[in-house]
Amino acid sequence: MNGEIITIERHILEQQRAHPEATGVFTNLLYDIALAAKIIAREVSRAGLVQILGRAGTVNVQGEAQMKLDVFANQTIIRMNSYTGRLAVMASEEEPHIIPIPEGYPTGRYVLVFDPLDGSSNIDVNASIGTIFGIYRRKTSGGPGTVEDCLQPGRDLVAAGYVIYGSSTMLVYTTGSGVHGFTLDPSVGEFLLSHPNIRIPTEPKYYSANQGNERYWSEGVRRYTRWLQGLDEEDPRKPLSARYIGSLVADFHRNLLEGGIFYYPLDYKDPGKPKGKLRLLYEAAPLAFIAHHAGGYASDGRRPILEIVPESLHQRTALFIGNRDLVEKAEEFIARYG
Ligand code: P6P
Repeated sequence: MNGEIITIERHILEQQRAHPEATGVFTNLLYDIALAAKIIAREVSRAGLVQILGRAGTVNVQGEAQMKLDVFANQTIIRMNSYTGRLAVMASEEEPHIIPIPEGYPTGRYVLVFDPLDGSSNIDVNASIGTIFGIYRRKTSGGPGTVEDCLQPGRDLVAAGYVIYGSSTMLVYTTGSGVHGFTLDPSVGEFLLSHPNIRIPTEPKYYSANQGNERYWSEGVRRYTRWLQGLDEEDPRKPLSARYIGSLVADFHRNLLEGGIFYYPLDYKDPGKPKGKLRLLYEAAPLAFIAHHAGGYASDGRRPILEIVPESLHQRTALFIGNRDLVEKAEEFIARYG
């Protein structure tokens, strides 16, 4: 028995009806992002066929070699959103500075921050990769948007979502009224509602971390990992299964649907200068917003991700995200053992 067929466009419209003050600009902005996702999905699925794998010969602000798909995804999202008059400014993982609206085009009242293609090192091995985005209202009153418009804490997001390019392409988003998943039917080019009202299952199944880095983790995180594995004699628990892809969106998506925790803790390779790997603005904060609206929680190990006010566009952070009780337990271990 097939259920009702709801496209993402129809779903967004229905969400808008719940906000009478909505003018449709926000709704159209979400349409634009869904369209960009379809275009990127087509290129990702063709990557192996049209030989666009391999390096674009450029590096991004992170100093990482840019894959051609990175560049394509970044340009697609920027072009899709530069001329519509819906945005005041954008920020991308692939761009060192803010992306202004081109001269002569109107600015709008929203701000888009995004990681156009996260996990791109997995492209060559055909592992799932993803796009992550967050939408804010601009803070400045008019004219070209500024970096201040971008440096907002996750608690002020008006929408966040991700696209996972895997065995199928899914777009998951929230505007604060539930988390909803759509699966792309490539034969008609439509995202169809497949996962309404996603809630993180109470009973977690997995933990996801790169244990190859354990020697650089703090004592608290190492003890926490033993606890997840049921090896903590003081506080034995049913061991969780380890699942790690090394692609943030794929690891997050599995734990969102199945229950679990993903963590990328601070790296103490230089004991005096612990550092995070993941980016706060366009990776951790949008996913934290989604986790929150699915009944989960996200922390940097000491405080809620949603409360952190970014000081720079590409600021990095530690990230613990998933079932609230598992994330809070990590905070307890870190508070107790460092
Ligand atoms: P590691 C991919 O490069 C990424 O930014 C995230 O998608 C992923 O979670 C993380 O890095 C993986 O890092 O050090 O385990 O390879």
